[in-house]
Amino acid sequence: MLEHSDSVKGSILLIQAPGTATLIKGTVTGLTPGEHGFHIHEFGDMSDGCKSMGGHYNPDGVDHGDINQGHVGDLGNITADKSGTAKFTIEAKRVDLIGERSVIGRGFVVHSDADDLGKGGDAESLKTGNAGDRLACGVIVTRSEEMTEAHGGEHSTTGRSMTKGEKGKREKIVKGMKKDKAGFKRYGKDAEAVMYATATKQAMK
Ligand SMILES: [Cu+2]
Ligand SMILES: [Zn+2]
Repeated sequence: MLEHSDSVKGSILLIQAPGTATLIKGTVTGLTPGEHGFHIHEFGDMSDGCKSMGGHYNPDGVDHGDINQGHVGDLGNITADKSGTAKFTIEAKRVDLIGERSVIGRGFVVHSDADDLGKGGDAESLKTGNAGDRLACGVIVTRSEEMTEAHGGEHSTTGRSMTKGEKGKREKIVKGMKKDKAGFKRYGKDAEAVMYATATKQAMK
């Protein structure tokens, strides 16, 4: 979940099966239309807002680049539409959730400007891509399966979308769950999302 901004909000889900690329799926709202630099920074430290997250995650000590080369944390740009919403799925071959290079505990930063991918021709380009201010940030954490599905939707569970029949089935299941709200109380404001995630799983069986 992105924090430290009143206007820029978002949630980002990372998925990796052993030996495959990490999928980074997210939606960020409240942006200015156009490209915004998007990186994994070294520290999951928000003690001083997004400032304390350090530089781009760079275990190889190389110059800034793009999704294929440069810092491991270089994810290029996300693009916001006219309404300021960026929806994206990034296949990040160099980002790991498993092993000694795991990015769990590190942080995402969304920037004010476009990342020039190291091609800006100045020193800053090779360091930060001239992506400008840090608009919002969030620590990469592990979550329970229910929460992961709540944020990832049906695709993260089965790799396919729901059929019409399954959607109807899900609605019925959620209706039943709402009668028994007590069981979901511990999820607080996420209760509804967790109900949907659980019901999605049941409906798609
Ligand atoms: Cu950054
Ligand atoms: Zn970088």
